[in-house]
Amino acid sequence: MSHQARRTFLTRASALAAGTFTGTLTAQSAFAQSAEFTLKFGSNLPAIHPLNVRAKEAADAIRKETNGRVDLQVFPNNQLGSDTDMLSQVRSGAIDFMTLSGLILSTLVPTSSINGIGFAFKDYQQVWAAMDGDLGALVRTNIGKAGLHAFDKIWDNGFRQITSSSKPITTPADLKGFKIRVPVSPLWTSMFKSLDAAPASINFSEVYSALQTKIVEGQENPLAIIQTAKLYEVQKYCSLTNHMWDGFWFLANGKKWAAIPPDLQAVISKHINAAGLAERNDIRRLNNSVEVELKAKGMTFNPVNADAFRTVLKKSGFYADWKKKYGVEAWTVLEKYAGKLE
Ligand code: X2X
Repeated sequence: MSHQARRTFLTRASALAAGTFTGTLTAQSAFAQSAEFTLKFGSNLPAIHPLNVRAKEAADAIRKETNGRVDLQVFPNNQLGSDTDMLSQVRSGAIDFMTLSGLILSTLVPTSSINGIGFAFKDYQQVWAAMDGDLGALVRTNIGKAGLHAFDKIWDNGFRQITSSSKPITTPADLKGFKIRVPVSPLWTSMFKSLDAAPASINFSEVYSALQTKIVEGQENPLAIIQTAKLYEVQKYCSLTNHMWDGFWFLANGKKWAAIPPDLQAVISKHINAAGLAERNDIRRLNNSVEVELKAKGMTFNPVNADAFRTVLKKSGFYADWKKKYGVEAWTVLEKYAGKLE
């Protein structure tokens, strides 16, 4: 092995040992010098989650089609910080891109949590009609007004399920006083308070350890995350509540996006949106296969009667409250796809 080859090998080996080696590292380094635009993308999800797998594919396709002029670097797993940290970095321009749940983004863009209203969407047909239609367009316009650029296609997080280490959640009464982690977002806190639970706002970067040390008994996330983030190691029960649908907006710093020439913007948008659509398919496939795998890891599943939970929310005034917060106009757009909610 030549001196240079050995050095490269050692660098790669230590990157591997540190867990930072990624499939695109080779391509990233090869183009690092020649790239006109080196763009950092961060997400809160593990590298093996389809969102990061597809983002990496998009990065490779963008590098190729722009002949290395655009080098999109993918940083999964909160490597660049928690969602809260990354949102302030995207706003300041310290990083270029991130994926963020619309519910968390609502601390900056209030209407962006609207797709997470409890038990609003019944299935994916309703979700994609709304998010690729007028509801998504309304939210993207508001994101633009807040100085960020949102790509057209929202990526799938999924319908969310409640997990627990202490007991299965089968009826709304089981949630009484239940210590549950929720992401940092007023809608999440409001919804679980309305269900009489005891929600704690915690960034995803801290969820595994919060569950492991029993700061909280439970959390709620789609099956693909329960699997890829290994939450099954610290949770026993999974209640199939499907209590809300959550998606990730692929966001860019508005000024930095505007500074990219239109021809390169077009290539980036094309590949990011295509990757988002591919990721939606991955999640659909995972949803169909993952329950069996999680059962094999020791998790116990139970269905719930969603109407019982919805009735509690209705009685608590949850829907009426949020209708007031979003305003009749946005609420009417939501109901156009989800049906009457009050
Ligand atoms: O924080 C979560 O639970 C996650 C990963 O689902 C979101 O990004 C909303």
